[in-house]
Amino acid sequence: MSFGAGTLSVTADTALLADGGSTAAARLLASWLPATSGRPRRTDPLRSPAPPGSITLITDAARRDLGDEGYALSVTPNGATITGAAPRGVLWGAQTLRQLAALPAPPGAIAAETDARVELPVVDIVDQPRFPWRGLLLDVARHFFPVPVVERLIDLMALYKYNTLHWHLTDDQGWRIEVRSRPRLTGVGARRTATPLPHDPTRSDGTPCAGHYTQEDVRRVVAYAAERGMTVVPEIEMPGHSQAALASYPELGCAGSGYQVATTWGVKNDVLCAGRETTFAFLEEVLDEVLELFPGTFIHVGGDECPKKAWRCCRDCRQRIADQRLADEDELQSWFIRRIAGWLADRGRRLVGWDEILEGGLAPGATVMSWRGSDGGVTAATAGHDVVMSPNTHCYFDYYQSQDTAAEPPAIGGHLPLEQVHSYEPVPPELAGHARHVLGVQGNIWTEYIATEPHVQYMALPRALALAEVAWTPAQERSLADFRGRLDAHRPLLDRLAFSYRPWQG
Ligand code: TNX
Repeated sequence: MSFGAGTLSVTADTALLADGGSTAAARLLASWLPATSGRPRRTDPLRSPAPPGSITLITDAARRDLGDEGYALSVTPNGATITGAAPRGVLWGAQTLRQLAALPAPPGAIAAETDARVELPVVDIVDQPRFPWRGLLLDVARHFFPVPVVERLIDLMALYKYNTLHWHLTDDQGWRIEVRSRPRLTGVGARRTATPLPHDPTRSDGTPCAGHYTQEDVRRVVAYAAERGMTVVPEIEMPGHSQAALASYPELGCAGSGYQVATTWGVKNDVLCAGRETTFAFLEEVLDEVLELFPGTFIHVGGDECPKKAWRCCRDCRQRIADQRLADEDELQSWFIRRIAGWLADRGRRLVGWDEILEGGLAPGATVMSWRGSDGGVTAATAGHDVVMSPNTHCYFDYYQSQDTAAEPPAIGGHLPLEQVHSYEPVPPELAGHARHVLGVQGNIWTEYIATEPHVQYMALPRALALAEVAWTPAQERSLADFRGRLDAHRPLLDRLAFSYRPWQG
């Protein structure tokens, strides 16, 4: 990146021109820069030269040097051009322009997305991401968040060039996605009778908590994300964290009855029975519908925190272990995940699961999301598997941002300050030879203690900006001092877009 002298004025006379591959980016840009007359025009940049002062968006497959998601952005006093090799690159370039539009204005000029005139600094940028998986997880099971909340999070993520929303849709405390062949999942499983009090989790608030997404809602969110260059990865938890499913269809559990949607947090002993075929018939019916709704390659199946207690006392599970010649319950879990991985692979999809899926042997082709530190990711990548790094040491946005916890809204515990997120290196030295298996990084917003949209954003900000830099910037160019120096420029942008954040010094 190099800045030059002067600015480009964007006003109602500024033409916004886009070729066929760039129309989505141009529409978004027009909505962020109301100073322009608003309606982007189609152009063939090779035939008709842009009038002076225009902003031109070009998708040029010949620019292989930019990679799948890279872009070149050039602003001169006579116009701006964004070029990507693919539409996604143009979208990220447009987001950078959106950030530039909110930089503190040069003297005498007004810089604001809503103002009649925006001054863009003269600059040349060639940019592409370090990692292809730049994610945030939103847990909508512990607390439910309606579609507009999810869309605004997607908008925030896109602004910082995240490309993956990991949507944690099912857990012990709630099933949040409509499955037409299994109506009780939302009829029963989407409602719990009470929630633990944030200040005293041993007591309950005594009020019901309910909510789910219809399939229409899901399609809307997936489309909203796609328009912004983002993929939504659904998570359907199995075999643990499934109490809401068991409450809906008790025959899925080893005991066969007596289940309720959980009203406390933590790891539950009631899990899906691995012995009976009804479990797999159920999962295939659910996943059939999930695959229809989510066109992306990856399907997350959880796999974390599955106690084996119920399996040990279950005749069907013991029979399965004998029939499959498995050594123990760990291998039974591995067999379970392997079976689902195969089913997904037959349909052209890839399974991703939490690092517990390593226990008892990793399914062929499975991608591991490393959360209990980085060891699981290191083991899996060394064995030739793809991994996403999301260690609780650096990526858990449900942890406190400060040690002065009394001054913070309630959090699950831990301490993860901004600097620690920024310091994260996703490719530890022992993975030097396997770096290509590290798909990227992800921050996780678990919501046991988060019930409102401002609180979600507060936990994400500003930490998500630090993680965005980890995900995007080459390791040797990342500097905390430099990041700190640039962070303040984002305050007006976050304010204008009305995002909540934890105030930072500077
Ligand atoms: C562990 S991370 C969990 C979640 C909790 C989280 C709270 C993971 C795979 N499992 O179920 O919400 O800790 O930090």
